[in-house]
Order: sequence, then C-alpha cells, then structure tokens
Amino acid sequence: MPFDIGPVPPADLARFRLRLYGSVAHPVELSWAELLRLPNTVVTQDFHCVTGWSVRDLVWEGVSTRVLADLVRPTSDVRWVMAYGREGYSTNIPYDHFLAAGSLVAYRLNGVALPPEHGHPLRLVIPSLYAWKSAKYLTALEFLTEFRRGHWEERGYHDVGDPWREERYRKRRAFP
Ligand SMILES: Nc1nc2c(c(=O)[nH]1)N[C@H]1C(S)=C(S)[C@@H](COP(=O)(O)O)O[C@H]1N2
Ligand SMILES: [Mo]
Repeated sequence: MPFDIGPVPPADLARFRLRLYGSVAHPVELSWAELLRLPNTVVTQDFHCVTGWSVRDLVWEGVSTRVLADLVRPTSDVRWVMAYGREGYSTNIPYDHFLAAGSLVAYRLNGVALPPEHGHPLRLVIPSLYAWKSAKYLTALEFLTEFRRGHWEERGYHDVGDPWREERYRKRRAFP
C-alpha cells in the first residue's frame, strides 16, 4: 500500500473531466478550464500514510470540496463519497470528512503543478484521514447514500481511516 496500485494512463488536459454524480440534485462534468474558474483555496497540512511515514506541511492549492458540494447539491441522505482515479483506483470517504475544512481537490503542490507521481493533474486531499483516502489522478466523485467499499477497503483496510485513532484495518469478524 505504499505504492501505486498500477500503471497510470497519461493525462490529457484537453479531454479532462471531473465527474460529480450520484445522489445529487445537479450532476456536472467539469472541464479543466471550468475547474480552474472555481474559487481556489490554499491549505497547509501534514500527510500520513498508513504504513508509517508522514510528510509535514505540504501546501495544497485547488478547490474546496465544499465548493464542489454547493455546485451539485447532494441530497440530505448522502453519507459517503467514492473517489475514483483514472488507473482504476477507488476509495470510500465518510461524507463528514469529505466536507471537513481543509478537504479539497488539488491541482498544485508546494507552488507548482501537481507532479505526475503525486496525482497529475488533480487529486483529492482529505487531511483528516490516512493518505490512501486522498485519491490521485482524480476523475470522479460519486455521492452515496448507501455504503460501498473502494480498492483498499475491499482488501481489509478501514472504512474511515482516522490516523489519530490509528484506524488501519477493519476488525476481523467472529465468523467469516
Ligand atoms: N489513484 C490512486 N490514488 C492513490 C493511490 C493509488 O495507488 N492510486 N495510493 C494511495 C496511497 S496508499 C498513498 S500513501 C498516497 C500516496 O500519495 P503520494 O504518492 O502523493 O505520496 O496516495 C493514495 N492515493
Ligand atoms: Mo499509503
């Protein structure tokens, strides 16, 4: 889990779309130009991987998840968001963490365009959760009323993933 799950197809900004859909009043597909026109925000946060490493004081710039939610107006019964990466990654995020102050979709890191290995051109950043919840190469956010698991969660990682509670793995059930 410190590594990327697989090879990443090249990004094409001319064809880029961020799809916001699911249980929302107004689904949208944002082009790169439309995304850049949305109000931007800058957030300085530490980043914690579940395998033990942390990076301090990363400066992320992009669009607050609250701005995205205002755009699509999720229904009042939304509880989870599924984030998708273009290589096939997915991860489920509790809606309150998705909307927390500091959560954003980022297109710049430490003052430069998001580098290829860190998710170019766009990634989700959820500073309140372990880094595997911050999907790189972001292509879509799906607003869910019913719980579903993403890539690592299906493989036993925690559904929430709060680093302060050390929520790494889901507890094993008594019976299979
Ligand atoms: N699309 C995608 N996003 C991903 C991953 C991945 O494999 N694919 N790995 C996750 C994991 S386990 C971590 S620790 C962080 C690593 O982010 P970094 O490569 O920018 O350090 O990205 C997360 N987001
Ligand atoms: Mo990770």
